Amino acid sequence: MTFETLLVSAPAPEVRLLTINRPKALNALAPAVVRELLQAVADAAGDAGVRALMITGAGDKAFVAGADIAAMSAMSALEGREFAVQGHALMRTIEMAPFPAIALVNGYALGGGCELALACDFIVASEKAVFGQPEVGLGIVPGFGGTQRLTRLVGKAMAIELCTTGRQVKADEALRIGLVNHVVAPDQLMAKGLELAGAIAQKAPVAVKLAKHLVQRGQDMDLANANAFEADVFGVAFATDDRVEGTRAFVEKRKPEFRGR
Ligand code: DAK
Repeated sequence: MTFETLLVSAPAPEVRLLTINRPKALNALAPAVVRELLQAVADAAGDAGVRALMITGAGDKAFVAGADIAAMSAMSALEGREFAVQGHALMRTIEMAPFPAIALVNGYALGGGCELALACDFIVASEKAVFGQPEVGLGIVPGFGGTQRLTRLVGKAMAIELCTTGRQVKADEALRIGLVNHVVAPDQLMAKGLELAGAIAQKAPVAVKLAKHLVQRGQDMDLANANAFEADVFGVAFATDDRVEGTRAFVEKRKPEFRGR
């Protein structure tokens, strides 16, 4: 699969890397970028050989500096609607993908770029990362789920502050408020992503898929229903050959050989 605005690679076995490649425009999300990202994530989701996905931006300045403001200013209402539909589909496809998706934020993650990172399962940031929802300065509000996902991650008060002031948050603060899981030196970003993706890829494939699914689906349920859902899904995990192998390997003091069934 080849794209105009996206590089697709496999930096390690079972790990797929998507690099948004418009560094001159700080990787801004033009409609084509959103379309191509959606295709590439859907393609990875349909490939049983992919165990973890990483998304980053080309160049050393930006992850994604937002929706492409120039493209947006020229859109008709219908084109704007299509952009919204594609964007939401992209974020949802990442969340529902059968593997964890890691955003490797190497610089500016503003507006739609921050929302893209938030739609990933977790974020690893370089010390140069900057996050923000500056939409109110353009007369709009976050439109790819930022108000909702940011609130779930950092809480109501901080989400309202960030979405109403447009204030930019640097990596150290992002770590403190729980927006990102790790902050590393810029030249260590890929290595940290690969370390985490590699750890995921070594675990039982069905269990990893189910664990992500439980967290993603459960967070919109009340606790009693979410725990009942967990019990049912636990039963599914218990029925796998990998559960037999994993527990037996522990007892026999050896490394498990998971087969993904
Ligand atoms: N769009 C288009 N081009 C952009 C861009 C963007 N978001 N951000 C930067 N660029 C371009 C600049 O125009 C410049 O292009 P040239 O002039 O060289 O041709 C080039 O990238 C380098 O940028 P700067 O020269 O500005 O670089 P600086 O280091 O001086 O500044 C900056 C970096 C990130 C502080 C600055 O570029 C900046 O403020 N960028 C805009 C950030 C921003 O406001 N982003 C949020 C956009 S609003 C929707 C759903 C979601 C959305 C929209 C619709 N629907 C449901 C329909 C999302 C909206 C947003 O994301």
